[in-house]
Amino acid sequence: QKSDFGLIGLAVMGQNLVLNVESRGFQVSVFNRTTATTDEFIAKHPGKKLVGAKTLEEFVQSLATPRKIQIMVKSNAVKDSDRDAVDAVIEQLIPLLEKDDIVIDGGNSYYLTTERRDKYLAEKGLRFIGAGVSGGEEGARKGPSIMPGGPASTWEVMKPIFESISAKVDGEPCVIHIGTGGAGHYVKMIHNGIEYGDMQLICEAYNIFKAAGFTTDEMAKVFNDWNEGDMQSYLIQITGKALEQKDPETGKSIVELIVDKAGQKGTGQWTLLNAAENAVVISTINAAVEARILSSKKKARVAASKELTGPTVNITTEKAELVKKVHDALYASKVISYAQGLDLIKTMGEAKNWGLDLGRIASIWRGGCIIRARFLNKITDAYRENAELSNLMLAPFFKDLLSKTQQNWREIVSLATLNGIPVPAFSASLGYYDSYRAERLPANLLQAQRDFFGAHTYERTDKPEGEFFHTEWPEVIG
Ligand code: 2AM
Repeated sequence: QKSDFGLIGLAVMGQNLVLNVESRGFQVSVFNRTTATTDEFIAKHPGKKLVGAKTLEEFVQSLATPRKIQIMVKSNAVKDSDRDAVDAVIEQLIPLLEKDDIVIDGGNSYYLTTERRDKYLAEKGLRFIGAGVSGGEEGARKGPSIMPGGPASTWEVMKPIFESISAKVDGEPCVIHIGTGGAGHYVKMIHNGIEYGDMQLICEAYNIFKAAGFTTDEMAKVFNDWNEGDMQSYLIQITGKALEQKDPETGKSIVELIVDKAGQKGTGQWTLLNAAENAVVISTINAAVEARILSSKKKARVAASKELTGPTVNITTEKAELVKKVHDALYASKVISYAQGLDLIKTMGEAKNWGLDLGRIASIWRGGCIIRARFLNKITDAYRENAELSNLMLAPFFKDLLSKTQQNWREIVSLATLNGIPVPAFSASLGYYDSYRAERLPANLLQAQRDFFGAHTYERTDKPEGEFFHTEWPEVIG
């Protein structure tokens, strides 16, 4: 009997995906460059509907047509001009495949790379799906959130497998056809940017509590409590659990023993670059990416901490009150981060004609993935009510939420600032909110400056739009 699905690349994510697919009743063939890994994997799972292939030929021949082959190999490419392991595997597969076979890249490929592969394989009569898969190792095994991009007709073929292996929320699978071409990997990239934002915002909340003298156990309790409320999310949940964790040797909090240098794999930076290219403001996500960058410059920070002065921390707010205020600052900032991320998705979706459904995209992030959260339901509702929503902040629920939380949000940004506690993501979010809602920004002066030194001209408030003026500014000497 031929297999329903094939997977190449038996690292942990690949293995877990295979076990997930198999557990839903499909027979799965596997191939790994290093055969010993395949043999070990097969030996470890006796009685399962698995076929371990020693050669790529054997692997391809073991699959029912049209073949469905998912590639899960390590990709180190940063720029699309780089050829990586996924390209190498595709090249090896091409001569072995037949018309209409489907190749799926389930890694974190750059969306333009996905578009190149999509075009390349289409020219050869093959079908390609670039699918973002989120949820880490556990998600891969139990049900990830899947963001597949490619032709709708190819999605239809893959739908039964993808829907059965994905996470489910309220009975709905956390996978939809995102759009054509690189849409799936693009949306996964923004998902990762949003993930960076969520994580940084949580870290800023923690930093304020720490400065206010909370113990890690007190902080763990705050996050555990929040996980029972409107801010319920996987990241809040693991934060509470992480803060509870003690080092078995010293009995100290593990979190406090960890060096404060953050790593990153680059999807956050891709998001930042893409936003700049599209002239979309994602200041919260930018702040999060940049916070990781500054954290990694530990040596420079330690040196500067002895040179650059700041205020003495003096937080007198009562603990319960501080918790409530930080809650509101975090929630409001999170809304801003999603508003910005979705604005970027919307902008690119329109430019690329992907026909994206922002509400459904938010709905597949409710389960399986790292940013899974209760409040995503509210985003889905907002777009269901108004698919043309220009910015998430303007949906009735979020408008109201921002209005109710903003006093505390402002107080927390002020408190942190006065105490010299860095809150780049909290304050970037607030700056976005106040700029976006400003009927008049100081850009009139900016236009004057531009006209002054470069004769760039300006429009006037008392003249029709589209009419441009220039002033003969005085000459500046020196
Ligand atoms: P390996 O076990 O033979 O190293 C994560 O590194 C996964 O990607 C592993 O399964 C690894 O196979 C696979 N991988 C990395 N580079 C590859 C390449 N150029 N060709 C095929 N598989 C590759």
